[in-house]
Amino acid sequence: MSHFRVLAGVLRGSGGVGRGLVGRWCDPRRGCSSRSERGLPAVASSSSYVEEMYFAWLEDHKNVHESWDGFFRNIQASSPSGEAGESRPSALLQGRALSHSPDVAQKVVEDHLAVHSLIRAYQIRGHHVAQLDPLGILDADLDSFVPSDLITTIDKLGFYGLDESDLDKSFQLPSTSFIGGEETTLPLREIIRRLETSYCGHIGIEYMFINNVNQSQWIRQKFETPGIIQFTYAEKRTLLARLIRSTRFEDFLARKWSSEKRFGLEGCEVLIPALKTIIDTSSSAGIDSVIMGMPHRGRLNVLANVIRKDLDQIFCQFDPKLEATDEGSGDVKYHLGMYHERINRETEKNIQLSLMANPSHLEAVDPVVQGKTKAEQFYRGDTQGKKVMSILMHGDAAFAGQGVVYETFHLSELPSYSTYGTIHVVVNNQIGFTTDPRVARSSPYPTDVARVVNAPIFHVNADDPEAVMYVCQVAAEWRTAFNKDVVIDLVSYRRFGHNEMDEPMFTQPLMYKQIRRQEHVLKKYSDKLITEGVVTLQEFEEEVAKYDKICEEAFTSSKDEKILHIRHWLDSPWPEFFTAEGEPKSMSCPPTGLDEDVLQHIGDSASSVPLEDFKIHPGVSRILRGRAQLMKNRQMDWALGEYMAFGSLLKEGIHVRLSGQDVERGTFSHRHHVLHDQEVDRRTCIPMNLLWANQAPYTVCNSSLSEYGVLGFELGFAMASPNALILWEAQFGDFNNTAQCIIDQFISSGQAKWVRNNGIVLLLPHGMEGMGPEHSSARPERFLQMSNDDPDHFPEFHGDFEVQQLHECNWIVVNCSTPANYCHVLRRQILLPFRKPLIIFTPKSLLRLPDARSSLDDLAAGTTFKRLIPDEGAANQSPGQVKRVIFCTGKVYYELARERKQQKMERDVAIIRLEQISPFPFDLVRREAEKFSNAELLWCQEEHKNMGYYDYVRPRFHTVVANRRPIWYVGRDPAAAPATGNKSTHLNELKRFMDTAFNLDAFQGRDV
Ligand SMILES: Cc1ncc(C[n+]2csc(CCOP(=O)(O)OP(=O)(O)O)c2C)c(N)n1
Ligand SMILES: [Mg+2]
Repeated sequence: MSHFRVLAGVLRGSGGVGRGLVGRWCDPRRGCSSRSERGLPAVASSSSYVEEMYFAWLEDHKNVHESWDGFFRNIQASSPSGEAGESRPSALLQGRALSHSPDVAQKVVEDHLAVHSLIRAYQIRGHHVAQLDPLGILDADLDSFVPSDLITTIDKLGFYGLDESDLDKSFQLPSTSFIGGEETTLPLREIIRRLETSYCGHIGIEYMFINNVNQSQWIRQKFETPGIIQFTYAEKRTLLARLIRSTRFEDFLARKWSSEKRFGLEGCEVLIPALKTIIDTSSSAGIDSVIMGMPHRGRLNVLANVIRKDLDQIFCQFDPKLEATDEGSGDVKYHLGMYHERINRETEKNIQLSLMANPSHLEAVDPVVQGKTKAEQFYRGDTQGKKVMSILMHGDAAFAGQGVVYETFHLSELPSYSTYGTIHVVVNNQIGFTTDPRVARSSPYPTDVARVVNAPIFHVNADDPEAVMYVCQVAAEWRTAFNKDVVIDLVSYRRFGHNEMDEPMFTQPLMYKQIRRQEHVLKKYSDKLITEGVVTLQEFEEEVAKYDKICEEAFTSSKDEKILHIRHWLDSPWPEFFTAEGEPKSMSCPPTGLDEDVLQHIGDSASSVPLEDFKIHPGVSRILRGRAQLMKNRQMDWALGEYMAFGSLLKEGIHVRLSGQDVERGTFSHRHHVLHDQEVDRRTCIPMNLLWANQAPYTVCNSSLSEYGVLGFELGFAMASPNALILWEAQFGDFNNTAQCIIDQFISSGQAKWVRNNGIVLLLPHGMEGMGPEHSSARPERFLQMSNDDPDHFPEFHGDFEVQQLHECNWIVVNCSTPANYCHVLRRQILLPFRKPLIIFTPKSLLRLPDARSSLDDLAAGTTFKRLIPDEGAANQSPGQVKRVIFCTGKVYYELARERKQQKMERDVAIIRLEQISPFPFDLVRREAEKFSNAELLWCQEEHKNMGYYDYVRPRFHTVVANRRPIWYVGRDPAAAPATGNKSTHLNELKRFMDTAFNLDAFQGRDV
């Protein structure tokens, strides 16, 4: 660090700046100059030509091209003093100088090349020596090594074949640098000084990995142009006022609740003015909605001073006696979200700000924010992100360590997932809980992950508020100009422990000794502005007192609050969907069936190509012909059932979005929602979008190969509007576990924690089909284990029980056995007066099984989703004679039905399908159990005993029959892996449990 200061003194010793010719930024001559790219004249081969140029140059330096100007200046500088003033060319060019011209020219070329390399070295590596750490003890890049090509001491000039005598020589500047400002040549001493200023001060920029020349030039211009970082008095005063708020807010909380966890911002107070600068700059560029996600650190401060949540509402959260009125279990204060609409004081424009609620799981909220942002952009027709944008905040350790950060970056440029540039702000306090960065990451910076998408990275010393404001401004302008991600790395420190109760000296003693000595940024900045005469001490103190008073008054009024409303912390309100009190407008659901003409129209579209002259693959033709044939027979398979659901919802103005890996075709090649012209590259057609005049749009998009990131994204998308069916499909159901955090922390518990509804649908292919352990189970047991319906409580039936029960559950888990029921449940999802996540275990082999087709009649007007499908044969007609009732769900039904037929046991054994597993259809199961009062009750599943549904259904069956009848288990034995990898073992297992299912003596004499 200090090496620079020393050198700067030496370098600044002498030398003026070369005289300018023309402005450099848009000089047309640069583009068509005959000089080489390296900025050198095509060295004279003809002395008369050189003479001619030389005379012209002597007359006026502007008479020649800038490259010649540099050339002659250098010759002059390297000639003995007597000849330097020689006006005759012969003396200079034909005399000693010219006699040495090959050597001299060679030297000039080499020196220019060297200087250009030097400039490039600073552009690439200057950030490594920038003074980023406010504490002055750490290296932000975890490396104290100073790159050998940066000129930190005079002797390092030798690296380039230069020495001290070259410092005052002028050099032509390359077109890839803006350090000259209006100048095209500069003495080397000045070049180095300016490079130091641009690249090695309190800002360290990383951008040279960006492949786009315009973008790199844009950044250079923003950081290299001399004197570009300037603020007016008014801007400085605003910055100071914001710093006062940020600092005094934390001080106030610390004073009032000294033993409460709040994850204070102390050491990075500049985050608040930083965010406000980003928002101001974006607002003036036309942005009117900003969606933010952030971790714990400084969250209350952001709510108070950026979103402007009422302070008394925040202070209420610290009152342990206040109880929440709303349903749900709530969340800790530093996880809650917020939505606020207000006027931006700097731009006088309206702006909506929302901070998304999030779990402790660091970075999990990133894709969710992106999804919500994309949805808002989509519904507003903001196709380039000019109105709606996202800001993501990160901790240094989490940003480097959490894989979902990488997954989120990889969504940033995909057409159906791009939010057209996110501004990332890292609160880089150079520690993660108790862990030093050098053992927390392998990359030099915590931000290196952003390099994969060519996002520029601005590291900045957080104790220099003006430098921070500048990079924030540039970051916002970057987004406006290029609609790409950008990262601001606020290199700071954490004044206290991880939270206010923690002792940091246990693990970081030296760092914390330094931190104790560290002057507060507010003190440093206010002193600076007082010295500069921007504010007086009195003005500063008045501003502090003013904010303290605001806090005190809010504190007093917070004591009047009697109850807490979690609803006030909602980040995505749907005002028109609910009543003013936030309740559903009804507690019923209309039938989900469809008129015949709608079914026919959708069926026709699903079976044809709507565009002329569009050649599809013969295999797809066959599939479409098959659909047409089914429609003729008034039948549908799975793909048609899905078509009916999507197509009818689109007609009703509901946007449908289906996202996931290979969903356009469908993993099992059954869907084909995007047709590809076999003769014209990239010509595609989505018939679903051409179904009806004035229909809602249909989005079907193959995603990146991510589950955590993409499911998070779709969950966020589903937050934006209740009038959309948002579906995420796993390639195979198994893969949902790499998105477990989204499932656990958001989907199953989101409403309980944050009182917000979400209607996301998960399609999880599931079924034991001999495909091995990893392509078989979507892990139903896990979803069911997280369902909140009470296994031991028989609910009271009143009103519309089905809807009432759905309203109270945390999510819905279904395993449909027919296409019609699949269609119904998708439609019910939208026709319900509230939104709940829906988990659907979807079939694989049933997609094509003839027995698993539905009649169009099953979807006729007036029909509804069947939570339970009773036995449909002889057993149901004479229930008194039935000896055994097999309850099951999903695909195994067809195996059971086939076996029963083969064994001719249709009168002895009833088979009942549970289509909605959770919430458990207590009412319908009781009806069936009572209907077959003499029969044995069995639960049959193809999954292993410790998996599947058994553990969930067993206690609920017992509740239904009041523990008076046993419910026997038939299925695979307990196991560690979800399925065998051996086909014949698979078939043997199946045969074994089928035999048991139809062996009426199997449970005779057995104890319960
Ligand atoms: C996914 C996840 N793993 C672990 C934790 C526990 N945890 C909470 S804060 C923290 C350290 C975070 O460090 P950093 O990201 O640098 O943020 P800082 O607290 O320094 O602001 C850890 C490990 C967590 N919240 N989430
Ligand atoms: Mg940290």
